[in-house]
Amino acid sequence: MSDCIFCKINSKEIPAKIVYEDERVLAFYDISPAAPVHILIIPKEHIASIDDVGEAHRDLLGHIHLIIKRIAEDLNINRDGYRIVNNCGDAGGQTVHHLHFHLLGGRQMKWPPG
Ligand code: DGP
Repeated sequence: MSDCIFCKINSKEIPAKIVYEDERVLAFYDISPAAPVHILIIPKEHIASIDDVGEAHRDLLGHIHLIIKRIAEDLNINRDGYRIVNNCGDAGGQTVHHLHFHLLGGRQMKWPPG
């Protein structure tokens, strides 16, 4: 999508600090970190939100979660624990309408989230 920030990061029109990339997935540091480690993991394919995924995305979603686990290990946040967040839609707090998962670590998380 031409006006999507994350599509522009994927195409390298907008710079980002990339931590992982393959043919289906891109992961980069969040511009506004909410934890000492805050990574965004996106599918390269433009999917607006988790509400827009279907059967065809089953393998992609599994792949994304295995990549999240690998990044958590690479960044050494797996030992103490970490949080994976997906915000869906306006009431869910989603501000960028390209499916993404937040990987947060390096501090004690609280519950419930705001
Ligand atoms: P959400 O609220 O779940 O849609 O999260 C969107 C996140 O995207 C938010 O934590 C800030 C981050 N973000 C927005 N614009 C940019 C950008 O241009 N670069 C990077 N690296 N992150 C961005």
